[in-house]
Amino acid sequence: MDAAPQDFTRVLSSMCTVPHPDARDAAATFLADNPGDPATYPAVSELEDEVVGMLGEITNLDDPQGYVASGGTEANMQAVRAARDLADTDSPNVVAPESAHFSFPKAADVLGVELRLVPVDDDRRANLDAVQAAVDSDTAMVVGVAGTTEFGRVDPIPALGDVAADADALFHVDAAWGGFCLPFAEYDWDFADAPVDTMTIDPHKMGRAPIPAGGFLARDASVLDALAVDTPYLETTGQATLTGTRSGAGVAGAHAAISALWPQGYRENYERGMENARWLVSELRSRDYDAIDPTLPLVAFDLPPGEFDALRERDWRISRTASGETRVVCMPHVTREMLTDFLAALDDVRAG
Ligand code: 0PR
Repeated sequence: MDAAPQDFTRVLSSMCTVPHPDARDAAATFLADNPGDPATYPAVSELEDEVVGMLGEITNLDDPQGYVASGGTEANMQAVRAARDLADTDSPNVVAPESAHFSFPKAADVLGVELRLVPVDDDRRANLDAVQAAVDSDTAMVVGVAGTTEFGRVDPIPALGDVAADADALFHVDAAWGGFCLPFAEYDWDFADAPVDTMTIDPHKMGRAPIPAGGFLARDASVLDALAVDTPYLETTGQATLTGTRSGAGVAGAHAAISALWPQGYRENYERGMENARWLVSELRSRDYDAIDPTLPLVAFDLPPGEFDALRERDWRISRTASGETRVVCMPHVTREMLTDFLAALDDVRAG
């Protein structure tokens, strides 16, 4: 094989990053272990329980329920599935801001649930009035996003939770990308003081775990019970995950990454990412580009299509939002030197 893995020195669009070295080693060690069969592979299963405990610590949830999923898509889908099955209606709907990740339309399609996407406000956060207006007695779940895919915005989580509680619906927070930043950012909520029922928080994004390592957390065991099916011929008698065979590499890698980085390493990643994001915004503005103030380490700015294409041709991996802004995600591998090189390339493209 002469294919080489992606070189990260020009990757600015990804929500994945270079795994922590300990995570890489742990992943290789547990490559053949299947956490989907805890009775046969008890060691990796124990690691998974510990990862769930660690994710509970990060999100401030005592006695967390959950598991290491294949990614945010599976975790969001499972949240919708549990809500659908726990809701007392034959025609359940899910209310989410239009900024929600495209895993929600996938989940709604697979699960036969109506998805009501509602507008966001001027700052691209869920509009509470619009959410309130969309909720009715068939609403099984309300979704809040803590770190949107396109703009890194954090919805008004406690207030959305209150809307969900009033409607007797479950409240799910998608912190797939933002989850490892939130403990250090200025938000006055977590599992302990907001009415959050389920959460997605992915170690394979900001957590520096290898792929596949998503995180699905639930406050209440009834959510996992709703997801569990009987597994008659395995020694363990039920399985709540969506996938069957799963990667021990993801579980062990997540365990090693979180053990190495929580909390100080994640704090440093967050602070460095924010400093880089703010610096990039000021550099872009000094060149007369419109750039949006970052709330988490993600920069979105207006770049003419010709310049975007020219940078892509120079191997810069950048992507665009649906409304056309160019995104730079300040992941742990994105250094000030990389951003300096990127701006030099941009200046060069502008000079023609
Ligand atoms: N929720 C949010 C808020 C997300 O941003 C994402 C993925 C998901 C859920 C789904 O997670 P999985 O992709 O793990 O199932 N956000 C990125 C996106 O769709 C994922 C991504 C990651 C894209 C790395 C590109 C890439 O190189 O843009």
